[in-house]
Amino acid sequence: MQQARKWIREATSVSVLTGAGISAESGIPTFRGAAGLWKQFRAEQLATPEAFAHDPRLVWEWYDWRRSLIAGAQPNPGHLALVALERAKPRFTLATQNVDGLHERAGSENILKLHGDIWTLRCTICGLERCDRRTPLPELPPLCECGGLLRPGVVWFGESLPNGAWERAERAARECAVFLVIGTSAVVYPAASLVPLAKTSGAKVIECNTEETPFSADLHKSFREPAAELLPQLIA
Ligand code: BV8
Ligand code: ZN
Repeated sequence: MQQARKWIREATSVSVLTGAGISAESGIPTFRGAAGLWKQFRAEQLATPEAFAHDPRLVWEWYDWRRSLIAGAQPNPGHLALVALERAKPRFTLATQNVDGLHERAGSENILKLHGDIWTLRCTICGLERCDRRTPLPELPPLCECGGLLRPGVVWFGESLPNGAWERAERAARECAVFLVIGTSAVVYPAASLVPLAKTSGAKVIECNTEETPFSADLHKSFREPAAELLPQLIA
């Protein structure tokens, strides 16, 4: 712990990659955890353009359920520790795979939303995008003024990541002195590729995960602890 705290203290540039695990202690189920995310479905079956084309109402029931869960959740000490870290560092980038918006609500500023935002709705016809925080949504699936079907403003499997966000996340992973990877199973690409990229670029890579991940053995430090407990100790 002391060595990791020293690396973080001495670093002038820090980059972070977070996954569903950092929101677990806010009461939001992870994708691949024991609880699983929803009924008998897996994210890979629902978070796809094909699933949405086949049954937009089912996919929207899943997202509406998640939106209601998230609306009742609060950022936890893990999210807040990253806000303190951002304020203490000259260069700081937070790339998140989460779509729950909890980093924003915690006060993080330089956030790269690699997989979009559950509060954004985008029209499949005219492309109009808007933020709609109503839970539950009045009608499922929601429709645009133009009559088109609205979709969640998230990145589904098989869809490319938002250009700007991905390029900036890659550059941050290459340039940072310390790379924190928190609460991600590191199986979804290209987000997971930021971890080896940071390591081969010379950063000290520190992981926080309650379980082992494919990268744990290769990292400078891998803490087997919950983020809401570890991050405040690491960053204080
Ligand atoms: C792309 C947004 C190409 C929506 C998500 C084979 C077939 C088909 C595709 C592929 C394939 N092989 C690779 C691919 C590509 C695919 C992919 O990686 N698939 C995986 C499953 C193999 N990737 C894509 O399709 C990506 N796009 O490649 O496009 C392309 C390229 C150019 C041009 C056109 C196209 C898009 C991927 C994004 C998909 N969208 N979500 C939504 O949220 O609804 S992915 C989804 O998984 C979430 O974003 C989630 O964040 C992400 C990763 O999961 P995690 O965040 O890691 O969460 P998970 O539950 O898995 O793990 C939680 C971890 O926390 C665990 O390790 C647990 O131990 C830990 N934990 C739990 N509690 C705590 C904790 N840690 C600390 N403290 C705690 N308290
Ligand atoms: Zn429209």
